[in-house]
Amino acid sequence: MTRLIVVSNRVTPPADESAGSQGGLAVALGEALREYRGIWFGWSGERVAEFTGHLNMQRSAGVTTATVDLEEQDVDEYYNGYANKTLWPLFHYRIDLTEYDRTFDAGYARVNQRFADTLLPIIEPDDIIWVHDYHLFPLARELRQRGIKNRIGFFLHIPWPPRRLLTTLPRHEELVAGLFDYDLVGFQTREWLESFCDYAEREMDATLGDGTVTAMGRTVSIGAFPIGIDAESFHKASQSRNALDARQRMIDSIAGRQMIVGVDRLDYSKGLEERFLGYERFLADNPDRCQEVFLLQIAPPTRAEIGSYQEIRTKLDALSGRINGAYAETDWVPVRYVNRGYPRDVLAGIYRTARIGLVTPLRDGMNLVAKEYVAAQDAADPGVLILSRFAGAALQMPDALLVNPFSQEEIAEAIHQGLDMPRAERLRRWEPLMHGVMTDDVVKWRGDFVSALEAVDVRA
Ligand code: GDG
Repeated sequence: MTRLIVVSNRVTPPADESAGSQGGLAVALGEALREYRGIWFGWSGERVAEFTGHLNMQRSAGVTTATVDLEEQDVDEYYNGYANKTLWPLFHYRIDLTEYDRTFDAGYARVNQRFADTLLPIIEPDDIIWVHDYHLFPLARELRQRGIKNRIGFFLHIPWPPRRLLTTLPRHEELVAGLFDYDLVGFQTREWLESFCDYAEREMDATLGDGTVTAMGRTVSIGAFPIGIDAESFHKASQSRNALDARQRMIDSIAGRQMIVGVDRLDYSKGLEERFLGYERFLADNPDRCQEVFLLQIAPPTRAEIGSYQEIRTKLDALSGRINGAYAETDWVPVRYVNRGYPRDVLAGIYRTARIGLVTPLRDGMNLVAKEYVAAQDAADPGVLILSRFAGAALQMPDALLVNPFSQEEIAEAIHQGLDMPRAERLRRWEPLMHGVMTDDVVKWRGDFVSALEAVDVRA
């Protein structure tokens, strides 16, 4: 029987359902792994003095996970270095923040080799392998060099940058060439897929076919597979006991005001600084109305060892302080800025209470928060989604209020429009959004990807 081996940088074993805090991706992959009797392989998140290649196999909630520990130097050069100081900013169009260092390159190559060496003994001839994200571009090449002939697919969760930006990366050719060792490469949207094709045609002399790209004598299938959320369960979570309690606590604390909510990892790609400035513009432009609202921004810190993340955190601390200092009254603060995470069902209850979901990344592969906000709404009285044009999700969600996240004016106007929007219009916009979120959910995403990988006409 075919098994599915999922490979990602970090492994987040599906927890018991009662824990209620796992993300949609963990849930979806967990289901796929159970269905295929599969294994989820990746870094444990632990650091050790010396890499041993020891595989820690565990079974939890019906899913087998296989994890390895990494050396401190691996984490510095591969994870904090090449993945998150080089590729993440570059692929989010931030060449100003992109750091390039040959030691990162070496660490990235080394960890991909270590992953391949460790994974090799557990691969059986009929297994299909699904590799996730920018940490692992070269993994298929490493596996092929070790004689692996299995079907291998790759899914990129983040944008594919414009050719002119990607060519600023030293040895970009080698990085992209590695993708041609996969059988299928999936992107979130057609936009990122077209950007990849542009690079392949212009920089590699590739030939485009019907859903394929051929270069260097190798053909890879490509496709757009927009990721969704586990919509049904998120909708249910928004009405759970914990969600209702969270909702009641919020209602008790807001004294009849309207809440605007933002939920993002504390990352410069999420446009938090621009969002705060847009909200400040709304306060400045609407002195008579500003006390009707407040912004709750939940932003759990991530990648805190990296300088650019420390800088954005310092900036946001200062900016939220400045806005509150300038506008707060004794009984009202305009910004509640919270640097911690909440369980998924509590989050769902908070989304449901917010009149506006403010989702304004400067660039985002997809953005699941936009979909979660929609799924959590009350069908009788839904809120308004304000969404960045530059999130992959915008292509699927034209009924949101789409804004340019770099424009303070557009954010301020959209907030105004959202607060005044009559219930009939809110319903008219929300219904098709909800239909899309429920239909194109995470189960469809993984089903489409795995079927496409199984259907690839593999090389002889
Ligand atoms: C990458 C791509 C793509 C956030 N705070 C809390 C919390 N979260 C959860 C959200 C959501 C997830 O984290 C964030 O997902 P996003 O899609 O918004 O963004 P990235 O983390 O950057 O994800 C992105 C995604 O991969 C999937 O392909 O959409 O474009 O960048 O689910 O709810 N969850 C909990 N508490 C929090 O405080 N429980």
